[in-house]
Amino acid sequence: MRIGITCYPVYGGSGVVATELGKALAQRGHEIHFIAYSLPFRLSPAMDNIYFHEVRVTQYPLFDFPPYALSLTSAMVDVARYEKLDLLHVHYAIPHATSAVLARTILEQDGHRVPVVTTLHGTDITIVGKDPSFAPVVTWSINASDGVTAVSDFLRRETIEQFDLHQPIEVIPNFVDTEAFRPQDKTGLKKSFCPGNEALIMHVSNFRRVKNVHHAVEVLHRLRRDHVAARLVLVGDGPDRSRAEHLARTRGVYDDVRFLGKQDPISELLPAADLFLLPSGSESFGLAPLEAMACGVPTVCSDIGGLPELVGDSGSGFLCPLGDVDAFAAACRTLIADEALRSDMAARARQHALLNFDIAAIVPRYEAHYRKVVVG
Ligand code: GMT
Repeated sequence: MRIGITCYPVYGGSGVVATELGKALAQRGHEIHFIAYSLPFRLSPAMDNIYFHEVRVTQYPLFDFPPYALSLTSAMVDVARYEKLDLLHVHYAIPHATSAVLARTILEQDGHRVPVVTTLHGTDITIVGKDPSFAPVVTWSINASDGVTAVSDFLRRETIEQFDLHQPIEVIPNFVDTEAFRPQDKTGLKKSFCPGNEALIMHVSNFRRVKNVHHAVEVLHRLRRDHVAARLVLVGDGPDRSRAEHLARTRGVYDDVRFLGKQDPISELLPAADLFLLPSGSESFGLAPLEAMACGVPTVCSDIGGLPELVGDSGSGFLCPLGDVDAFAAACRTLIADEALRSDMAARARQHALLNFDIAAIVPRYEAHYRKVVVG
């Protein structure tokens, strides 16, 4: 098939899922056209069957707010026309689903049918989408899509609860490339982060408010206060970084925290961790902890959203009540103190990722979804 994929190309889970899916589909013989305002960060342009089309947003003195959604629509129409696309698959409803449905309507005038698949990822529903300033257009765009998928059952339920929908939603969970994300001996890297052989706690996110990065710093503060030898490595960047830095200084743990900024590939960092910490306030799936699990790293996450579905009863990590920093610290302390438990959970984490979220098993589910939509 010839498939157009649109996503946010920046550091974030929905862009990663879209990019990894496109790469996997290209390897399976599909022709993939990424349509985005910049090259998705995990995409190398020199790959067989992969093309990148940049959306140029027109600036004009009258436009205080240049209409990105319309530029995207025009790009989708052009790419679909000239590359003879069979399908548009958009990741994150706002404004991608709206642009795609509009593009489909324009293309219908030429007798060219290009069905739209929308994948819901998280805050496009749980935070931004349900805001009254977006809700009517999100409802319309989901209902007007030809196929809709959500990355967890939690997100599917939330969507049905929040919006007046007549469109069925198929749950296709996120996935991980278990060959790239695998346990590896990272003794040297670990030593550079933890020269005194402290436990290495890792967090990866885009440092948005919803990630509660400051709670990770609070957890480290409690551990250090209780004389637990641990260090925190924070990977990523975003709006809450300075808040976390400030807190680390005021709590006196700045020297035990490393801010690495945006890093790629993460698969070379994660295996160095003893545990992965994600104290998020909202998380429809939790791609970062899945990637950690695949690397054989036990997780300590908030008991919210899609995280219980991800961790399940796999015995690969702890789920803690949202915002209960003491409970997070206690779970980390248990894992750090008990090496046997840690390695048991590490093995279970890897196994769980292999059995339930391997890219090789999940990508065909998208292909099956596409086939249904294209047949109509
Ligand atoms: O919805 C978002 O906040 C954006 C999105 C992203 O691009 O980072 O994150 C969501 O999609 C990821 C991939 O499906 C999920 O793993 C994240 O859990 C989800 N984030 C939230 O729900 C906060």
